[in-house]
Amino acid sequence: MFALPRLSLAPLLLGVLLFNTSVASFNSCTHDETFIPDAVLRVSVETISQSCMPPKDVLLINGTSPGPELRLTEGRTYWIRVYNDLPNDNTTIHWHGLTMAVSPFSDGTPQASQWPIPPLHFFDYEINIPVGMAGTYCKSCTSILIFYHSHVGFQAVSATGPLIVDDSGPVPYKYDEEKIIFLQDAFSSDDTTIEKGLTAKPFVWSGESAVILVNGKGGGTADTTVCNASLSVINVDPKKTYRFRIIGGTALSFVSFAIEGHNNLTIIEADGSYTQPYNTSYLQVGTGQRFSFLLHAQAAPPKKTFMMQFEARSRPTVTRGFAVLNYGSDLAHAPYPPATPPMTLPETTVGFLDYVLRPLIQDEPFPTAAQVTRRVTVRVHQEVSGGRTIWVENNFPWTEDTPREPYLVSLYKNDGIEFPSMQRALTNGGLDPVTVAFPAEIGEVLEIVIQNTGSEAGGVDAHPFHAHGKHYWDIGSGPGTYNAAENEKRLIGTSPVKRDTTMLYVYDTSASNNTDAGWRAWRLKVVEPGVWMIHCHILQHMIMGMQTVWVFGNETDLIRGVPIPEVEGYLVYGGSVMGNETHWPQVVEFQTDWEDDQ
Ligand SMILES: *[C@@H]1O[C@H](CO)[C@@H](O)[C@H](O)[C@H]1NC(C)=O
Ligand SMILES: *[C@@H]1O[C@H](CO)[C@@H](O)[C@H](O)[C@H]1NC(C)=O
Ligand SMILES: *[C@@H]1O[C@H](CO)[C@@H](O)[C@H](O)[C@H]1NC(C)=O
Ligand SMILES: *[C@@H]1O[C@H](CO)[C@@H](O)[C@H](O)[C@H]1NC(C)=O
Ligand SMILES: *[C@@H]1O[C@H](CO)[C@@H](O)[C@H](O)[C@H]1NC(C)=O
Ligand SMILES: *[C@@H]1O[C@H](CO)[C@@H](O)[C@H](O)[C@H]1NC(C)=O
Ligand SMILES: *[C@@H]1O[C@H](CO)[C@@H](O)[C@H](O)[C@H]1NC(C)=O
Ligand SMILES: CC(=O)N[C@H]1CO[C@H](CO)[C@@H](O)[C@@H]1O
Ligand SMILES: [Cu+2]
Repeated sequence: MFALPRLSLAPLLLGVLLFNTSVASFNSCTHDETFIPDAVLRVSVETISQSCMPPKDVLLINGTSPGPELRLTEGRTYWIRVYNDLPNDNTTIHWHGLTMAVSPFSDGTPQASQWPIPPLHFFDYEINIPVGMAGTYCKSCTSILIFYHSHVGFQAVSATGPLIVDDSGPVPYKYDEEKIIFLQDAFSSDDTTIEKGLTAKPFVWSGESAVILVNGKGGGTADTTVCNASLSVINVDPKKTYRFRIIGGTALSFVSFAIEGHNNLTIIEADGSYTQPYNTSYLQVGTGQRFSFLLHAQAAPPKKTFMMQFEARSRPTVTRGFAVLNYGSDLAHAPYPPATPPMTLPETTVGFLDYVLRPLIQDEPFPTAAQVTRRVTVRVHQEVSGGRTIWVENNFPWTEDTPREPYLVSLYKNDGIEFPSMQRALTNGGLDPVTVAFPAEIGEVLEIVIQNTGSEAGGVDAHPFHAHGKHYWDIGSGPGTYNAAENEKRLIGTSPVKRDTTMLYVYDTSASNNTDAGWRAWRLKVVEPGVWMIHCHILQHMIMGMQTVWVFGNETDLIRGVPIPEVEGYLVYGGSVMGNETHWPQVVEFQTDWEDDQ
């Protein structure tokens, strides 16, 4: 937690422009020794042992994994300085769940919105959190739950941490205290080995998750192995009500979760938006998803400790992990995993919360089918290509190696290399094959259908699909091929929730090669110009190509009136916007809230 006053240099240049109806301003300046960032995160690598794992190279943030908790308040612009202390690797940080509508270079997507931070350099991320962001314009709502993680390669397996945005307004739900459950996977191989294997000919799988970590600790079973390591302990007091914030920071595991002796959990938030209360005895959290739920602690618990049980679903083997809910604070001995799991979690693999979760407040009308201006179907398929196993979307894989330079850089340089053509896209189902990007115009209302298909290798996987930028309305999922008319009937009487990560489930485990095996559909209004990624959040799948880039808005919309030479330092890898030991970063402050400065 931190709340440092921010000092800014006198502007070297102050530009003001009219953008749509809002006035945006920018300021080019040098963040020298007089500039104090609101927070600092340092990404480093150390040879450590996580849980029961043998020592290996693990990326850390400020020396730990997960990294430190960041707490921000809405209605402010923050500058977060990220140091890449890795001697040989690039890094970036993505602010998962926030829309970087104001600061286009701050979304943290390498080769999409920025050049990555070179080894031993640092980058100042500008994070503007508009008022109303907490709970999505819900006037009476408070904190939202996001998390930060690297967007390079496999780094987010450990280079990640919680980030919570607070609102000063009244809280729509009453609770006494908050607790965080931050979920991660750990693998027996290090990141470099895993990345090499996934891109090798022939393909080498990473292996399944060896342990599900809860707040950095954990033990349990995976496949045939037993991990007997000490568990995380979450202390509670009788009779109190707790708001648990659960963050799906896993690399791979789609986690089902329940708490022994506490089977009335009330979901109140999904991916940063408050929901109407929804009672459940268990939760399912895909990679990239976040939920808040209320837990009413027992008045007279029959025992002191209760197991929290976590199990991966839709994988060939079940990775099972534990944490402990402890009444009081005085646990004499560190707890270890139980010899036999105390609970039998539901086998459910599809449909959790679909069509039943409701927003707490309908802040913005849900676009009707008649208002949809274009439907784009993204068909994901696994293929074996030239000895490599890859994932393709509408026949194209996308990885950090796909574009020669970040799309946003091409756009500013106006060299056209990677700027997508709407014309080419419209004749190719929405994807411009030259730039491998999906363009959209401001004002469009898109229906995006993600279609799972049977793979060449056999088998169908579950994929948590995450969208950067503004949240979408999730309109459900189902088996086979999406049928718009049928789904419209299912939507009658429902009220779709705004999300940023929802599951493309496994409805059919034996679908034959390239036949439709299930779908997930979203509606969204194209309002925020930017380069936004939509991708599966499973890190292995991202490395294998399961990512797409969407470019919202034309050149005029995207440039925001900030021309070269102001952004020069952003346009080359290792440009002047990157600081190092001998060089202060030369940045563009896209939104300067001078009145906030103290
Ligand atoms: C991270 O570590 C740096 C020093 O290494 C420290 O200045 C900074 O406050 C830490 N950040 C957080 C969020 O704790
Ligand atoms: C770092 O990023 C640059 C620019 O994308 C790329 O050329 C370089 O190969 C990357 N370095 C590593 C070690 O991946
Ligand atoms: C796990 O380790 C703890 C501490 O060393 C020990 O007390 C416990 O018996 C072990 N459990 C199993 C199943 O081996
Ligand atoms: C949900 O659970 C809470 C307490 O756990 C209870 O007060 C409430 O009545 C339940 N709501 C429904 C609709 O069952
Ligand atoms: C870009 O789109 C905006 C609407 O979003 C429109 O007003 C403007 O004329 C367009 N500019 C170009 C160069 O097409
Ligand atoms: C699987 O389907 C794809 C796409 O239709 C096709 O290119 C490929 O040849 C098929 N593979 C096999 C083994 O049938
Ligand atoms: C530090 O940055 C400056 C300006 O970009 C560059 O000229 C210099 O080579 C960098 N130093 C190192 C050690 O990379
Ligand atoms: C207090 C409360 O709501 N208790 C309910 C918890 O859930 C079980 C079934 O899941 C009900 O039987 C209890 O009444
Ligand atoms: Cu996936």
